[in-house]
Amino acid sequence: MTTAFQPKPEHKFTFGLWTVGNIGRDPFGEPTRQPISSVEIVHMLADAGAYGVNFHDNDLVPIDATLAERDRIVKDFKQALADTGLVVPMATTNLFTDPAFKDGAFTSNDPNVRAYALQKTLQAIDLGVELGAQIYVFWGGREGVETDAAKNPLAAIQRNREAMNFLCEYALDQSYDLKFALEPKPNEPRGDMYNATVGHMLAFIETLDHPEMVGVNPEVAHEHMAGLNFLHGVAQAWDAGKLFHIDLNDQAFGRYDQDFRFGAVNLKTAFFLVKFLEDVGYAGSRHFDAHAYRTEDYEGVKDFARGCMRTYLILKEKAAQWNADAEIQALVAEINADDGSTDAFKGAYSRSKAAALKAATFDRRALGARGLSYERLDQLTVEVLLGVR
Ligand code: GCO
Ligand code: MN
Ligand code: MN
Repeated sequence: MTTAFQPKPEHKFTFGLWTVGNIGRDPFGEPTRQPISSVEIVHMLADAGAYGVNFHDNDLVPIDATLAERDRIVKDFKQALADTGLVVPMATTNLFTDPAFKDGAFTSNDPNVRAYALQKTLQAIDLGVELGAQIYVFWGGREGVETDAAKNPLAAIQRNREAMNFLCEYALDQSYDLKFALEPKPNEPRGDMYNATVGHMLAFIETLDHPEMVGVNPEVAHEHMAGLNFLHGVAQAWDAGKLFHIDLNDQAFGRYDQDFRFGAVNLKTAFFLVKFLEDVGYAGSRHFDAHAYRTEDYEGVKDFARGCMRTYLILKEKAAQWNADAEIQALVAEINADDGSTDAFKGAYSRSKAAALKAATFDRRALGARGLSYERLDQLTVEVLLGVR
């Protein structure tokens, strides 16, 4: 690979400890890679040009660690951060691996599990903040059901709300400089998960006591698993001022949760996503929540990490090229042309505007007959992506 498209800290590329640290286990097969220590991952990511590293509490500190072990691990990790200049922009809680959470955490039917999940999250928030995190992600991996006989969906929503309200108050009470980003997913590992999509999550957030400190963390693969257009969900989150974080990866529609390298499957989709984030000036982390193919060794994991960032940067350049392409921009201008003839009807409602609009005449046939040139525009986009323009 050439040295062009070299990632730099200002690009805000981050990876989770669990992403490059993924050992290649799947439901059918044992791990194909040796675990890499957190300290080693920090060095590997710094070497690859990343800006930051994120973690679940138990990626860093094992669930059964003693206080002394915790302190030693955190000290070593902080040293690795200091040695490399990597930062921790985001942290999160593992509320899905331990069997205690087999039927959910905040939405479990068992009040003891719910209380334990809250306790674990309070401690994990403290850990994240100690390491500098300003975004705290909530992915409800086990918040769902295999059968609706098991849980009342209304109770699940209410329990989830109660937990989020409690945690918001905790962060405020501690004067933490912290925002929450809720990450929707439709299924896997549960048969069906609550708050399945970005749209569900945005609506849920508005019902919280402190909606201003809660946004979303959309993930490419999750919306694709639901057969949805990811960009549209991201745009809606952005419009609502709720795009606090983003999980980049790739995923073929209709498949299991693949977590492929960013851009590995749907290049055009990835292109319009990057173009959107860059055009609107999204300033948060570009977090890659993906992992290397199970076939890869340590070098392959590095190739994976470099590939995610490199593809993003190439697509960023393609987006700039698209924005500067005279033929493309002429088409865009033509598509959005406005001769001013409807100015009198635009903007806020008034009784006289409505009356004027009702009295106006439109050439419906001409409107329907007009060609929109989207074929040409899309082909030009494809040619930008294929590198022939
Ligand atoms: C998944 C999720 C997770 C979360 C992570 C951080 O499909 O497993 O995407 O990777 O993003 O738990 O909250
Ligand atoms: Mn995921
Ligand atoms: Mn994710």
